[in-house]
Amino acid sequence: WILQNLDDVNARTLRVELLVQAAKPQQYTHVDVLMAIVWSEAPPAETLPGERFYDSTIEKYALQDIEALSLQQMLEFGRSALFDESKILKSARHAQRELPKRLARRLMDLQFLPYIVVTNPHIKRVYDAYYHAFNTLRNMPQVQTSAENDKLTQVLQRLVDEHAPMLDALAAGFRECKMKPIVGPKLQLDNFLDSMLRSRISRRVMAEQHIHLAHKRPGYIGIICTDLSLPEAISFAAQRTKQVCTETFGAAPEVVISGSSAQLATMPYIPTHLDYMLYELLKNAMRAVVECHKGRALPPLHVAICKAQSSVTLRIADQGGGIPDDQLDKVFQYGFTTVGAQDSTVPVPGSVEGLNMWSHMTERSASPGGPWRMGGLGFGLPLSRLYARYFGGDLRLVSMPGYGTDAYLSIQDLEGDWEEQRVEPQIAT
Ligand code: ADP
Ligand code: K
Ligand code: MG
Repeated sequence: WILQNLDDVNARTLRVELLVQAAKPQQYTHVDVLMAIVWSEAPPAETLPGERFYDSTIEKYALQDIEALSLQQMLEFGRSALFDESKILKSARHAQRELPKRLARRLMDLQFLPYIVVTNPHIKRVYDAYYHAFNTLRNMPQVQTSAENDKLTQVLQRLVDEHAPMLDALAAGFRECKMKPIVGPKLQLDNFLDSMLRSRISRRVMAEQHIHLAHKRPGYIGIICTDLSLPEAISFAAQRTKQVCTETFGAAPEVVISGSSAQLATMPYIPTHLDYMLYELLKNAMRAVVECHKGRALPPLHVAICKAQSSVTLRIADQGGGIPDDQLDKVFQYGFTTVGAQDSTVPVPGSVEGLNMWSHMTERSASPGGPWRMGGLGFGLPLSRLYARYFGGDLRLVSMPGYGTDAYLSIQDLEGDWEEQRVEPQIAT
């Protein structure tokens, strides 16, 4: 009866799924099926994407070629803009041209998602925000004067601010969809999230680089710090992580920084990107150490810095017990986490308490409290690797199960010997 009456075309994905599952009833209880139907309840018509869903303008923009900029090109361009005001207007037009195309591509990606994902309220919010930004930017006249540039800069800043909570929204929507019975576990969203988040990095870099190009801060070209000190960046991130770790678990391991050329290790990079990666890796390492050595002395983390010809490698080594072999290929999946797996005081993701905890976190759209401050979203590793790869670097983990983990973060040094070994940065979409 339920299957026959579930004839809303909007629920067709689920309907097909249910029909398939109904063919092997022994695998699912009636409760599963009922739960699935409750989850699939179509939202009221006015909240649906409606005609915009098939907006041909989006398609037109999405199909245009995009012009990607490497960190090196951004540096060169930014340096030349220091002496040539017209370059700032050129940068404005570049941002104006590129951002709508990238937003259109992501809007199309969102449209191609299974209906069950597209109609999730969090994902819907992301779609609406992107659609709004797309229209705002594409309808602005092409910047020709510095007054027009000021206007564009204001709009860009507003969009950057408004879109800040979209990462949380995406993660929350993604998790809600994954938790749905029957269909949830089958959703393959890693590739989607990769391109969604890579594009997000790229748009933010583009917008913020343009906003800051005119500011001319000493030591910076736009948002790129020209001589970013790695030992300082590590100490800063370590201080912050230790504080959060102590507040969460009551203790935190020390961080020892070493490396032959450590004091000399400076390079041009975007500080917020490096800080994100260091913070996520240090949180993972500290959490592992604390959980592995409960009630005993905590062995320190060792961070080694090595500067080679054209790259810098950081190794964060912990004695946190390592990662079991069967989990090593899962840790880079979005949403995979072991937070709450052993500790019964932490709500397990997927449980009712876990769900409440989650919605509480995303509503505030700030750093979650309690044990969640040290992890639990399962986004730290995949997103850090995305940041690293964005400018041609990489992130790898080597684990010694039972002992500890080494995280290798490599970053391309743009001022290094590029003639020797030139590696093209990954194209930013
Ligand atoms: P989260 O920290 O939110 O769980 P991450 O993507 O940062 O998400 O990490 C995913 C999982 O990988 C962690 O839950 C943990 O099980 C494992 N992991 C990551 N780093 C380490 C480490 N240094 N030692 C042991 N396990 C780790
Ligand atoms: K993960
Ligand atoms: Mg983590």
